[in-house]
Amino acid sequence: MKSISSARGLRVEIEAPSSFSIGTKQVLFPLRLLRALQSWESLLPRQAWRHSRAEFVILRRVKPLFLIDTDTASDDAVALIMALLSPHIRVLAITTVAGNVAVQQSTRNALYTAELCGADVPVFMGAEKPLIRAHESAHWFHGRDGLGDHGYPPPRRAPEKQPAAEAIISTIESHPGLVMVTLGPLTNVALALQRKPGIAASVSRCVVMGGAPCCEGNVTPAAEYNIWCDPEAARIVLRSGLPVELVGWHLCRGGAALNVDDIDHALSFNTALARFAIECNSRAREAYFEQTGEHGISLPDPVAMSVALDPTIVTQQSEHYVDIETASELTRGMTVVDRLNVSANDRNRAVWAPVMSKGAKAKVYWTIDNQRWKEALYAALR
Ligand SMILES: [Ca+2]
Repeated sequence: MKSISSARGLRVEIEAPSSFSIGTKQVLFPLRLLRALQSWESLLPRQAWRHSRAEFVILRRVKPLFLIDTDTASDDAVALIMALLSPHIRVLAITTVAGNVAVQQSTRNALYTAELCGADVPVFMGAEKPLIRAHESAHWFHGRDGLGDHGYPPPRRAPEKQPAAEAIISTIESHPGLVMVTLGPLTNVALALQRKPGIAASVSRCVVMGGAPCCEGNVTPAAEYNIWCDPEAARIVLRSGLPVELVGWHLCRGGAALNVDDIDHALSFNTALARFAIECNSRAREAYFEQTGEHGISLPDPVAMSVALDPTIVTQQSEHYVDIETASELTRGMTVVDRLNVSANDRNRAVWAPVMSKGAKAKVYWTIDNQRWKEALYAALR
């Protein structure tokens, strides 16, 4: 592994030890290169990456660096496994937040999951409650310990001393161009942005599991849990200029949920990680049926992670301004997507001005290839 630094201080990691030459653009505009790599990859057929052209081989070896913010419960744990075991990325840090469970429990769960993966990634504990609201957990969905109450042992490691929001700032500042993946309420990210708004420009992608764009929510008719839990934080993130990619709850239901055959397939790998992934979601499996009437295991965070690892899993997307409802009791935490792009017209301009002036359009994902996301999951559990 070799790090190279650009004139702007950006560092990218190249697996090749030396002897590469792809011109001056990589050195001068590495962030642009990373984004170009993602878009080229989405346009090219898989075989193209096996092409013998030296520059393609070198580009393929650029290893994106991930920072993961998580309220670690049962589906977060599976998403962490996918990231920590991926040979294509490196996880720089995990930050934990109150959400599905209290932040102390989500930190223990993140540390335990990292241990299962043999990973020594630093884990930083973050916010104990949303920015201005009381914390409301999701024990009923994930179990009291967030992992289905199977009595997993405490982790051997402790979290780092630095608070999560500070760790987010320092990690982004020392690794501009990294990919951020958020799997819980956005409190830590909002706190980091409030202290250092400039970090938004140094993130190449911000993949957010959250929201119910133009459809029903899972915690209220209007809202998905991560956004509903701390809507003020979500609004700050969507108005920050971060390059948000929204993986909504609608992508994680129906055919995206693991059905009985999928669960049997995963268990047939007969690995400790596959057994853990299914077992720790035992309560979530029951709760998903109570909630939706649908059988199976819905895994929103792993779906989001599969898209973070490989954006070509997305089959339909479009870019829009998105804002979050924070005032209404009825629609608290609703992800309001300007799907018809009317925010700039006379009727809407005044209300949408803060989003249009401070925020960037978010990529809203509408459909994914369910089989490919499941293959990404299986690859981690085998
Ligand atoms: Ca989560």
